[in-house]
Amino acid sequence: MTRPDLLIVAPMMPLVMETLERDFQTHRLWEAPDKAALLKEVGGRVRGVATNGGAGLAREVMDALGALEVVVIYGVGLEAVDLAECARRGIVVSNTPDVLTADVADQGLGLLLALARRVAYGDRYVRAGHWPHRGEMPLTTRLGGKVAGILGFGRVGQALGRRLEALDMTVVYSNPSPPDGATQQRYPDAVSLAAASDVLIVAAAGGDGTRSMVDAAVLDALGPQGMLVNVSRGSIVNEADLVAALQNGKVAGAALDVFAAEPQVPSELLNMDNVVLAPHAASGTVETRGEMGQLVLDNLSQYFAGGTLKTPVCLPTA
Ligand code: 8YV
Repeated sequence: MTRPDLLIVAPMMPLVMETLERDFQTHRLWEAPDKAALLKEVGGRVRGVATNGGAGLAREVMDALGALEVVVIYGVGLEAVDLAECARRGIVVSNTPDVLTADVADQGLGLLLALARRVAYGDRYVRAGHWPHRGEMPLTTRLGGKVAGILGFGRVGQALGRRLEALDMTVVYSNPSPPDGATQQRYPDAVSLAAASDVLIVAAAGGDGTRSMVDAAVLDALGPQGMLVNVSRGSIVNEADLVAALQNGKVAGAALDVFAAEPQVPSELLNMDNVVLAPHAASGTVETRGEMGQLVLDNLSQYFAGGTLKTPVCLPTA
């Protein structure tokens, strides 16, 4: 049986790559020295695309794939794939929901603790040999009793909320509509949420609807004692506004797993002691990446065996 042609847009963990290589005629877009030439050569016979949440599927790549039937995303974020256009072309799409929720929430909790209790700063302080000379490091901030405002109260936001409530924080949120069973106070927008919060945690979906939602006005509302955490998409935070707010003491600090132009990080942040940085690693546990990878493989094999997906994305009607 001939193996279907699969375009891989971005690398996945080795075990997944091995299985893809075995079961498909794979084409590695990210490694191609001349992407246009690769697409010209194989585009007409590619039936499937495997990509991740950040890379998605650029329009010009989709346009080069006249026989495309299925896009599988190694990630939960959908904003980098044009779902409406896929629906119009009859292309089905899957992602990897649920399996990463707990680990992303854990990373949000870890980043918040690292920021408020200055864990990474303390580590640098000890390693630099400051302790014997300077004595105690500066005091930090308790989280219990404070208000955590969660921007985007979907699966990850709610999982993070449960963790923060276990720390005796009060959780409030902003979301287009209240999720089933949510009892926490809901705010209509990011500014009012930030004004009510000691900590603002970004857990919303990316895309045009949330681009630059956390801007100077939101950071002003968060205030000079306020802390910002982002575990969803860098595009949601206006990074120039954040850098300015940190430089001018308008917010107390930030802990960021995601950035607008990954893997580039605004250079100003690199020397700030009140900033904690992570390289988009929230779903990056062996367990979660393994489950995400398995879902990618399951979706592809199910599709090519019978035309259905295990975790289909609900496409908007064309
Ligand atoms: C992944 C993500 O790191 O799920 C998403 O949308 O951004 C992350 O879980 C990414 O998709 C894998 O590279």
